[in-house]
Amino acid sequence: MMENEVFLSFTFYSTILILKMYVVAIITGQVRLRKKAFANLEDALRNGGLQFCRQDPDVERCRRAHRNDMENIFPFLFLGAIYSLLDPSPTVARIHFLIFCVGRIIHTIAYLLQLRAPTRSVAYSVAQLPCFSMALQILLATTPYW
Ligand SMILES: N[C@@H](CCC(=O)N[C@@H](CS)C(=O)NCC(=O)O)C(=O)O
Repeated sequence: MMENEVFLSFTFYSTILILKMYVVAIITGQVRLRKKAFANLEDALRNGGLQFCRQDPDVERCRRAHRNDMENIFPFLFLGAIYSLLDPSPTVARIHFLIFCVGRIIHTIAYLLQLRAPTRSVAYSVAQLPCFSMALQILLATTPYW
Protein backbone atom coordinates (compact mmCIF):
# COMPACT_ATOMS: atom_id res chain seq x y z
CA MET A 1 0.00 0.00 0.00
CA MET A 2 2.85 2.38 0.82
CA GLU A 3 4.14 1.88 -2.74
CA ASN A 4 0.87 3.19 -4.12
CA GLU A 5 1.62 6.80 -5.04
CA VAL A 6 -2.06 7.69 -5.26
CA PHE A 7 -2.79 6.21 -1.85
CA LEU A 8 0.06 8.21 -0.31
CA SER A 9 -1.31 11.38 -1.87
CA PHE A 10 -4.79 10.49 -0.53
CA THR A 11 -3.27 9.89 2.92
CA PHE A 12 -1.61 13.31 2.82
CA TYR A 13 -4.81 15.21 1.97
CA SER A 14 -6.93 13.15 4.39
CA THR A 15 -4.57 13.91 7.24
CA ILE A 16 -4.64 17.63 6.44
CA LEU A 17 -8.44 17.52 6.59
CA ILE A 18 -8.49 15.57 9.85
CA LEU A 19 -6.16 18.16 11.37
CA LYS A 20 -8.50 20.85 10.03
CA MET A 21 -11.38 19.19 11.90
CA TYR A 22 -9.30 19.16 15.10
CA VAL A 23 -8.73 22.89 14.65
CA VAL A 24 -12.51 23.47 14.38
CA ALA A 25 -12.97 21.50 17.62
CA ILE A 26 -10.31 23.59 19.36
CA ILE A 27 -11.92 26.81 18.10
CA THR A 28 -15.31 25.57 19.38
CA GLY A 29 -13.83 25.09 22.84
CA GLN A 30 -12.25 28.54 22.79
CA VAL A 31 -15.52 30.18 21.71
CA ARG A 32 -17.34 28.35 24.51
CA LEU A 33 -14.89 29.80 27.04
CA ARG A 34 -15.00 33.31 25.55
CA LYS A 35 -18.80 33.41 25.28
CA LYS A 36 -19.33 31.43 28.52
CA ALA A 37 -21.68 28.96 26.86
CA PHE A 38 -21.20 25.43 28.08
CA ALA A 39 -22.89 22.20 27.08
CA ASN A 40 -22.49 20.51 30.46
CA LEU A 41 -23.47 21.53 34.00
CA GLU A 42 -20.08 20.65 35.43
CA ASP A 43 -18.31 22.91 32.92
CA ALA A 44 -20.70 25.80 33.64
CA LEU A 45 -20.24 25.37 37.40
CA ARG A 46 -16.49 25.50 37.03
CA ASN A 47 -16.73 28.66 34.89
CA GLY A 48 -19.09 30.91 36.84
CA GLY A 49 -22.36 29.15 37.49
CA LEU A 50 -25.27 27.13 36.20
CA GLN A 51 -26.59 30.08 34.15
CA PHE A 52 -23.70 29.52 31.74
CA CYS A 53 -25.02 26.11 30.75
CA ARG A 54 -26.62 27.60 27.64
CA GLN A 55 -26.49 27.86 23.86
CA ASP A 56 -24.70 30.58 21.94
CA PRO A 57 -25.02 31.44 18.22
CA ASP A 58 -21.26 31.47 17.65
CA VAL A 59 -20.78 28.11 19.34
CA GLU A 60 -23.66 26.69 17.29
CA ARG A 61 -22.00 28.00 14.12
CA CYS A 62 -18.78 26.16 15.02
CA ARG A 63 -20.77 23.01 15.69
CA ARG A 64 -22.56 23.27 12.34
CA ALA A 65 -19.20 23.66 10.58
CA HIS A 66 -17.95 20.56 12.39
CA ARG A 67 -21.10 18.57 11.57
CA ASN A 68 -20.86 19.55 7.91
CA ASP A 69 -17.25 18.34 7.92
CA MET A 70 -18.41 15.00 9.29
CA GLU A 71 -21.10 14.76 6.61
CA ASN A 72 -18.55 15.32 3.86
CA ILE A 73 -15.04 14.42 5.01
CA PHE A 74 -15.99 11.01 6.39
CA PRO A 75 -17.44 9.86 3.03
CA PHE A 76 -14.31 11.25 1.32
CA LEU A 77 -12.15 9.01 3.52
CA PHE A 78 -14.00 5.98 2.15
CA LEU A 79 -14.30 7.10 -1.46
CA GLY A 80 -10.69 8.29 -1.70
CA ALA A 81 -9.30 5.08 -0.20
CA ILE A 82 -11.22 2.83 -2.61
CA TYR A 83 -10.56 5.12 -5.58
CA SER A 84 -6.82 4.92 -4.79
CA LEU A 85 -7.01 1.16 -5.27
CA LEU A 86 -8.45 1.52 -8.80
CA ASP A 87 -5.07 2.50 -10.22
CA PRO A 88 -6.10 5.97 -11.45
CA SER A 89 -3.70 8.42 -13.07
CA PRO A 90 -1.64 9.94 -10.20
CA THR A 91 -2.05 13.44 -11.64
CA VAL A 92 -5.81 13.15 -12.04
CA ALA A 93 -6.12 11.62 -8.57
CA ARG A 94 -4.09 14.46 -7.04
CA ILE A 95 -6.38 17.00 -8.71
CA HIS A 96 -9.40 15.21 -7.17
CA PHE A 97 -7.87 15.26 -3.68
CA LEU A 98 -6.56 18.82 -3.96
CA ILE A 99 -9.92 20.25 -5.09
CA PHE A 100 -11.71 18.51 -2.24
CA CYS A 101 -9.16 19.62 0.35
CA VAL A 102 -9.09 23.26 -0.75
CA GLY A 103 -12.91 23.33 -1.09
CA ARG A 104 -13.36 22.03 2.45
CA ILE A 105 -10.83 24.46 3.92
CA ILE A 106 -12.60 27.37 2.21
CA HIS A 107 -15.95 25.99 3.41
CA THR A 108 -14.72 26.09 7.02
CA ILE A 109 -13.25 29.59 6.67
CA ALA A 110 -16.45 30.85 5.05
CA TYR A 111 -18.57 29.25 7.78
CA LEU A 112 -16.57 30.44 10.77
CA LEU A 113 -15.93 33.95 9.44
CA GLN A 114 -19.49 34.31 8.12
CA LEU A 115 -18.24 35.22 4.64
CA ARG A 116 -20.83 36.60 2.26
CA ALA A 117 -23.11 34.04 0.57
CA PRO A 118 -22.72 32.08 -1.64
CA THR A 119 -19.01 31.62 -0.75
CA ARG A 120 -19.68 28.69 1.59
CA SER A 121 -22.18 27.03 -0.78
CA VAL A 122 -19.81 27.36 -3.75
CA ALA A 123 -16.94 25.85 -1.73
CA TYR A 124 -19.24 23.00 -0.67
CA SER A 125 -20.39 22.35 -4.24
CA VAL A 126 -16.90 22.45 -5.73
CA ALA A 127 -15.67 20.00 -3.07
CA GLN A 128 -18.54 17.64 -3.93
CA LEU A 129 -17.46 17.36 -7.57
CA PRO A 130 -14.41 15.11 -7.00
CA CYS A 131 -16.46 13.01 -4.59
CA PHE A 132 -19.14 12.37 -7.20
CA SER A 133 -16.43 11.67 -9.76
CA MET A 134 -14.73 9.13 -7.45
CA ALA A 135 -18.08 7.52 -6.55
CA LEU A 136 -18.93 7.15 -10.23
CA GLN A 137 -15.56 5.61 -11.06
CA ILE A 138 -15.88 3.18 -8.14
CA LEU A 139 -19.34 2.15 -9.33
CA LEU A 140 -18.10 1.68 -12.90
CA ALA A 141 -15.23 -0.49 -11.68
CA THR A 142 -17.38 -2.59 -9.37
CA THR A 143 -20.62 -2.92 -11.36
CA PRO A 144 -19.49 -6.27 -12.89
CA TYR A 145 -19.37 -7.65 -9.35
CA TRP A 146 -22.84 -6.60 -8.20
N1 LIG B 1 -26.77 18.95 6.08
C1 LIG B 1 -26.56 20.02 5.13
C2 LIG B 1 -26.76 19.45 3.72
C3 LIG B 1 -26.44 20.45 2.58
C4 LIG B 1 -25.07 21.11 2.77
O1 LIG B 1 -24.11 20.51 3.26
N2 LIG B 1 -25.02 22.41 2.41
C5 LIG B 1 -23.83 23.18 2.57
C6 LIG B 1 -23.78 24.29 1.51
S1 LIG B 1 -25.18 25.34 1.59
C7 LIG B 1 -23.71 23.80 3.95
O2 LIG B 1 -22.73 24.47 4.22
N3 LIG B 1 -24.75 23.60 4.82
C8 LIG B 1 -24.76 24.17 6.14
C9 LIG B 1 -24.71 23.18 7.23
O3 LIG B 1 -24.62 21.97 7.01
O4 LIG B 1 -24.71 23.62 8.40
C10 LIG B 1 -27.52 21.18 5.46
O5 LIG B 1 -28.42 20.98 6.30
O6 LIG B 1 -27.35 22.27 4.93
